[in-house]
Amino acid sequence: INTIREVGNALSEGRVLAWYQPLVRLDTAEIVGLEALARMRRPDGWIVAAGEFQAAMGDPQVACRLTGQILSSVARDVRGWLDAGIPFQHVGLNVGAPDFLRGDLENRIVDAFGEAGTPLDHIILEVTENVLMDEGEHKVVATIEALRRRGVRIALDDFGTGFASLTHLRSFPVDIIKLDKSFVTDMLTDPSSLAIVELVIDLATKLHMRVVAEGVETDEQSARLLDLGCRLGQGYRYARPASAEATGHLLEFFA
Ligand code: G
Ligand code: G
Ligand code: NA
Ligand code: MN
Repeated sequence: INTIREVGNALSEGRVLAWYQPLVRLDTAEIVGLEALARMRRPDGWIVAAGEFQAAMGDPQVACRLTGQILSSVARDVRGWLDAGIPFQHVGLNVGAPDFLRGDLENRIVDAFGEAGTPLDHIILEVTENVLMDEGEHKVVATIEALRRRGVRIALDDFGTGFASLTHLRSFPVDIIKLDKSFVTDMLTDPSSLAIVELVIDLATKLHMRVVAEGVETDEQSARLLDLGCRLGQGYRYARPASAEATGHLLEFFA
């Protein structure tokens, strides 16, 4: 299949939408926020996860168009929850290097959420270390700082898998560290992974940043993370990504 074309068609036909995975308190399983995850609806109705069209996201134009549709999709869903009085705190948006290089990310976010009348302090921008390292580093920092002044918080995603992580923590205004799921997956069987988990939790604590463990799948992982001082997590142990509608019900009943 020609994935770029397939995703391009889906974008043109409005078949790209946001699903949501809850972020929870590891001790009580209480939902404290959401992460928006892109999904493509095939003409036959089948939902395709973002992981399956990552290759197409390598095309900067596709990536930026996808961000646009996710932005409006999320803005509409959030507005719906707020209007219905559903307890909603914040949503993480994944953005990539092309979004920053285009130079209008701040305006696009302000437009999408401003039109829906949603305050920007409900938004967390999730960026990977690799985005921070890109050639347009100054542009990235400027955009991040501008968005932060508007109340948007910044999460460093997949932390530990990128390059020069520690340098970035010093020079970028980061609020939240998302510990990559590979470390969580291996922490109970691999001493090196456990050491990295401990290190990242300590680091985040000392830098006064929140830390979120990704990919928490078992009670044992959850208990160990809590022991180590990590209070927030995300993963199949708690909830899988789900449609806006299903997420609305989840928020209503379990938040
Ligand atoms: O949801 P899934 O596990 O298939 O996600 C796979 C990858 O795709 C993850 O790395 C995730 O960060 C990325 N991804 C999911 N949604 C988006 C999105 O809206 N924009 C960008 N840029 N990446 C996304
Ligand atoms: O790169 P990013 O961290 O944004 O990727 C998030 C993706 O990880 C989500 O799209 C989701 O499908 C996937 N994911 C979320 N929780 C779990 C989990 O507990 N186990 C695994 N294997 N994948 C998960
Ligand atoms: Na993410
Ligand atoms: Mn991640």
